Amino acid sequence: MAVKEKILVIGASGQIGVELTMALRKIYGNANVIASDLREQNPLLEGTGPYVSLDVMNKEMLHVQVIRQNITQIYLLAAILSATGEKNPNLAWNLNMQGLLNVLDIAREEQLTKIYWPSSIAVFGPTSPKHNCPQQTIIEPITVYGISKYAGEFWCNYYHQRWGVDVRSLRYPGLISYKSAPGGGTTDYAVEIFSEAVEDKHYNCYLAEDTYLPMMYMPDAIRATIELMEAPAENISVHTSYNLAGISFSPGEIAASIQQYIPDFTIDYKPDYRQTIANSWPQSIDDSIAQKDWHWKPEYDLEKMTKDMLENVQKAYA
Ligand code: NAD
Ligand code: AKB
Repeated sequence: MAVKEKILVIGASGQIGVELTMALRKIYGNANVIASDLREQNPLLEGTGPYVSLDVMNKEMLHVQVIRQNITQIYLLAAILSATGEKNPNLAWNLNMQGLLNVLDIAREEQLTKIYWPSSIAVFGPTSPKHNCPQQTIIEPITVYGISKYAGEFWCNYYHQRWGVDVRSLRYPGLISYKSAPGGGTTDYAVEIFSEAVEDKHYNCYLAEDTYLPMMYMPDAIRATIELMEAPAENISVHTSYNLAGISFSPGEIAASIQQYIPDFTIDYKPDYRQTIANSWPQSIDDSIAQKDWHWKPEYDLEKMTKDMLENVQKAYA
């Protein structure tokens, strides 16, 4: 008999959590997807399904919730991102590592059917190839966030090899969305630029004009996550984390794309500490293994994303 899936999303109030929870609720039914977070529920999720207040660092409480709610799958999104992590490296390491280990341990003990945990392009460092960065290459991250993601990937692989835990992962590029604000990453400029363009027609960018980074529009990221999680287990050949590619652009290029719709939009460049982090990451990603294993294909290019972002941000400010 097929298992009736009951999903716990940890970090559901964050940039990805809100949209992923909504997408999962459409597939599995509102009552079968429990949103949880340390902070209060995001208003967009209110009234759409169950919510519990939960700290992923409290393993006992997490374990109680998993048993009490008959959870079969966990999507773990709680983390400290790259820019915030550099301000508080201990906090980033503790949350990003211990949170994952707590979830993996409970998954093993309770024999959960599947776990999702995202990694990031932040695993790569200055010695990794800049263009079409491959799945397997030199990986020497310089941020505590990148170190925690790389270590996390190998913990996922270890739990899979040793105990058969079906944990799946994507190395997301910088994600761009309008529903929930980003949470302290280096790529956040590519989200902020849209609201500043609509509100003030000006943006002070903390990265230099020609800083190319791998990015992705949220609808593509949500679809990639669901496609990976729905792929047959025998198709999954990467048990660390899959490279995933969407769009690569620079602040100069996204500004020009916005100027097609808002001709008097202006931008200034004042690089800060985040420039060093951005410089250490690849400019584009080779995701041919994801294409081969579970047929990944992004839908949004820069043009299509800019149009959709501006329409939705303009609606929000209307
Ligand atoms: P976010 O910061 O927007 O959301 C994280 C959520 O986790 C927040 O709502 C926060 O309150 C919650 N949280 C923090 N500590 C917690 C704890 N102890 N217990 C429970 N909840 C806690 O982050 P996001 O952008 O949604 O990222 C989600 C995941 O995706 C992270 O692992 C991140 O590294 C990864 N990722 C994100 C991006 C991106 O561009 N957004 C890119 C690559 C990878
Ligand atoms: C960040 O900038 O820290 C995130 C990421 C690429 O992981 N958006």
